[in-house]
Amino acid sequence: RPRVFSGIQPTAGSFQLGNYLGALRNWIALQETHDAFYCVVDLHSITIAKDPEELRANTRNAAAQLLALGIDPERSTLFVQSHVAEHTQLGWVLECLTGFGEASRMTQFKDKSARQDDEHVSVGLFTYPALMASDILLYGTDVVPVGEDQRQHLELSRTLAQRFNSRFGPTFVVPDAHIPQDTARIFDLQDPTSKMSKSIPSGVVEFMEDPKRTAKKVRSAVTDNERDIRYDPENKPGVSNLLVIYSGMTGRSVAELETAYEGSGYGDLKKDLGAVLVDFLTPFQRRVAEYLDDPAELDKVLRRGAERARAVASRTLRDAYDRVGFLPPA
Ligand code: AQP
Repeated sequence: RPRVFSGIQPTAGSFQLGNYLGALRNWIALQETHDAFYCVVDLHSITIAKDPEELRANTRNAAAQLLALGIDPERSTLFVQSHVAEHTQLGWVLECLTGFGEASRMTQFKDKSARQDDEHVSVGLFTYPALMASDILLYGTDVVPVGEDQRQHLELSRTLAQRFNSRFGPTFVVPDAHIPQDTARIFDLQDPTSKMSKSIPSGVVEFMEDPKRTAKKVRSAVTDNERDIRYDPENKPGVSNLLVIYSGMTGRSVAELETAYEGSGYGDLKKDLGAVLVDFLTPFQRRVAEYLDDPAELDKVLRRGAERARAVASRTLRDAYDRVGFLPPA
């Protein structure tokens, strides 16, 4: 079976709707056909300062949310990045293969660093894409399900795999991005021209928030002054975003929704989409609470996952270190 790898940050205690429609939905689907490695990337999370207690809680929260969404730890290897030291060990080698200019061109770094003053922008935020490449390349990954915002980082992972292979001999599989066609980029409900993101919390649907609040956020989503419900991202970004979300959550096509809502107002669309999200989030949150109720069991799942991950990662690292010319340790 081909191998799939992906990771998600344990940020702020809750996934958001963009994470789900852009990536996590595919994580779940790909378990059926692929040998899956899924990772809570806590090392990436500290590129921006985090409180230790919150980080610990949020890492468990993230794992519980993944299980509640349907990641099956029997079939898939679910683990925490910092439990597998090989990620940072290979990360260093890949940092040394990454050009300073190449890393400077990463748009996510430019965006995130622009929001803080220079003294607060960590070197880790800058080198993060090399660590991400390490995450992926350690597992001989064929496909990486991610949202559109990760395309450039994925491209760098491919470049680094090819560069290493041509300099030191064939070692890494060159991974392909698996980006959904329809829901690759979900936009903020209050500002439908920017990406929905937890870093700019205005119109973000958080999976752990009170579903009533979600319905309210959808009701007050920014639309436009017209009346017709039509997919036109250029001129009607707000309504188009709602249609894409609705379609992603229900499997009904955007065209089908346009027909169904012909003659209806924005209020009807928003009310119905709010109800769809409430019906999804209510049982989801109940399942998350059950997993969090038993942290010992949760930790056991993650420990087992880390053992399985380490078995694969350590072989790849040994091979890569040998090719680079490091002496074997013993
Ligand atoms: N708005 C989005 N639309 C589609 N996909 C998205 N992803 C994130 N936002 C959107 C995808 O979710 C996966 C996990 O992303 P991450 O670990 O980078 O999550 P994050 O960074 O903690 O979440 P945010 O809210 O996106 O924060 P910012 O913007 O601060 O980084 C990835 O596959 C990503 O593509």
